[in-house]
Amino acid sequence: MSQRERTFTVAVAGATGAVGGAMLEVLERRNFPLKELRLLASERSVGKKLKFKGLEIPVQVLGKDSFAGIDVALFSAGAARSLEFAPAAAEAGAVVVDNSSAYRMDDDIPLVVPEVNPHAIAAYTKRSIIANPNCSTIQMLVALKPIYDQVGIKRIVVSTYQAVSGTGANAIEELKKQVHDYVAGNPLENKVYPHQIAFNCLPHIDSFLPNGYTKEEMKMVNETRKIFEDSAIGISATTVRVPVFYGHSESVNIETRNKITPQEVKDLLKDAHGVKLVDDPQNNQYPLAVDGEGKFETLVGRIRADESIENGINMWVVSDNILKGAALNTVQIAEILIRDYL
Ligand code: NAP
Ligand code: 3JN
Repeated sequence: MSQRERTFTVAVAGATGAVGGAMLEVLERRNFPLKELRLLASERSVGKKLKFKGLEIPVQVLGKDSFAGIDVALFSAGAARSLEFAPAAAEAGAVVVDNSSAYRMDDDIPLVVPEVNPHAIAAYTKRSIIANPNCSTIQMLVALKPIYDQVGIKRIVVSTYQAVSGTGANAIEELKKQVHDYVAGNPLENKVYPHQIAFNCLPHIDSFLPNGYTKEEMKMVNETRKIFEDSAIGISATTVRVPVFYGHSESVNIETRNKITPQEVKDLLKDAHGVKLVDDPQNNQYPLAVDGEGKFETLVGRIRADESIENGINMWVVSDNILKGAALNTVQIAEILIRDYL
């Protein structure tokens, strides 16, 4: 049978969640060659059916015995569930692509952005688990990879402006309700975030570490070094939650090893895989979170020289955090896996 005719049995663990739902959307939009789709979630979801290509597929309870006959298992049910169930899936013969932070920094687990280090997938054989990076890391590296290859990057200084959808459905509801209450003159309630998120910016994503950074900030540092296979690269990250529903934005400053002009960066990114250059400031064209929503590409613009250093470039990078930041990147990894390895 030719490669093109092969189909695969896929499980989605966390199928009822924000990321799991987006995985179904991406599998459908990209016409992933499916033989069977198995949808897994908690006992709370038993009885639910999810739509896929016009069919209604019942949700089953995620358990260690859920993976018989599965070729590829896409996990987005949180790190605790990945730690508990991904080894069982691997043991049953599936290759796991995991969206959580559970395995990202394990030496024997590949951490993959398909536009950046697809070759790393080959090491999946060690544990049959491949990790998907954090959303903020993914979009930054999609934009930086062509520059890294051309002139080298010594140091990155990044500040993020992250949408509430990164925290999940409850956070989306919290922002909506706070906006409504603010306009109505009612007192604002916060349960998901430690402070009001409507009309505010919180320099706090995930928990604080003893070094004063948050886990989200250190994910960007450590994951970038692993994906670029460059333990010497300097990275300084500040991650901020902003009152945006979908689409993370990032201000990215880099110091390159060799000189590159803003025009040369634009020329590189114009043709880069997974990138859409949106950079015509005279006509008010630059990447916007609202334009990134629903798109597969990472939008890059505001490319200019950092005039305070010899070899510096500034840029603004936007991507749909639920798609390229999570579901799409996972499905892209699965696509390479079935095309080149299974
Ligand atoms: P969510 O909307 O809260 O969905 C969570 C999913 O996990 C639901 O399907 C839920 O099922 C399932 N689940 C929770 N507890 C379970 C259990 N005990 N057994 C089986 N299933 C269980 O969260 P989300 O926003 O989709 O995020 C899910 C995970 O994806 C996150 O925890 C994170 O690890 C990862 N993520 C990664 C990125 C990234 O940057 N790459 C971004 C966002 C999220 P029920 O509906 O039945 O409760
Ligand atoms: O906050 C965001 O914008 C991204 C959130 C990612 C996230 C949320 C809950 C748990 C992660 C992640 O992927 O790093 C995790 C986790 O698995 O640690």
